[in-house]
Amino acid sequence: MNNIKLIIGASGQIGTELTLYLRQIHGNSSVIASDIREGNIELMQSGSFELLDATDKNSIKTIIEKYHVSEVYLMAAMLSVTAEEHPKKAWDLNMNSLLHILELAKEGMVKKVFWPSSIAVFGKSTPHINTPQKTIMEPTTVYGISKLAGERWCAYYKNKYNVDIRSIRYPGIISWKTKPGGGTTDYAVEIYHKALSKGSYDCFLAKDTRLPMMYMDDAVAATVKLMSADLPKTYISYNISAINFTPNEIAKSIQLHIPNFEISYSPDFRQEIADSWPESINDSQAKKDWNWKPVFSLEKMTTIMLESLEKRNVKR
Ligand code: AKB
Repeated sequence: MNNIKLIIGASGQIGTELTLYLRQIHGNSSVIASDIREGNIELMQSGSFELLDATDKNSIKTIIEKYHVSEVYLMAAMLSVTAEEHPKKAWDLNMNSLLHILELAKEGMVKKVFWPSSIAVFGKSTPHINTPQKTIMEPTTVYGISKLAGERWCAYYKNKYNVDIRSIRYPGIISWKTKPGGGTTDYAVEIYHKALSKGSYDCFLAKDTRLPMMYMDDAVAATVKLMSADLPKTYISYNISAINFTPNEIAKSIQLHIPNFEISYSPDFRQEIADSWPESINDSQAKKDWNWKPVFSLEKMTTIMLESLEKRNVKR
């Protein structure tokens, strides 16, 4: 029997590319996509898709039974900005979906689970530069609180019931296939779209706001690598790091390709969220435990983003 994988939240930014990559490696029939809404054509046409509300435990169970799923990647979540607008809804989605999967894993319905955490678990009192794996964690956003609580639930199920649950604290993820939605780091994707369509961008964060970021291919590679690694017995939600930059620096990297590109700054409520997060991340634990290594620099990422978006007919 094949090792069947179920992606919950497969139509989202990371879910889309993770699903496509896993289908490439393991074959289309081994990777089931599911989401509350349909995804892009490539996702929908490359394998099975199920409409699924991640808060509905019975429906998750039905799909797991139908396809004999053994691994679940729970990518459905409400991100930092949307969660501030809908705190209760965000808590319900982010927590209940995780608890359902942990329970199903505890019951032996699935063997292995991936659940993404985020740099949002850190807060103002955390050291912001080279943020350690283990440090003060006092998140001030609903999203960050849900991710920190999620990490503790994962540790609990791992310790108490030996559930094989694996996690990464993703930084801001930059990609061109599917747009992100509702995140504070989304500006770093929007800026490429606007650079090509308008030649200018009004950024909702201030010029020198430095945040940890990563190109999608590195994030997907990290996820796949973590899932096949031989890990220490205790649960760790791993810090991973690739690049960090400010709006000013990403604008400069775009200007190397589009010299007339202009950026302006109108920081709004999202500035406070960004200010509470680290500027850079120490990922020595991930390097040591599963040999994590990023590939994409800011320059390389900018070249790929602009070329790929342009090919998709976004006019300059
Ligand atoms: C967000 O901005 O909310 C996310 C994240 C850093 O987890 N991209």
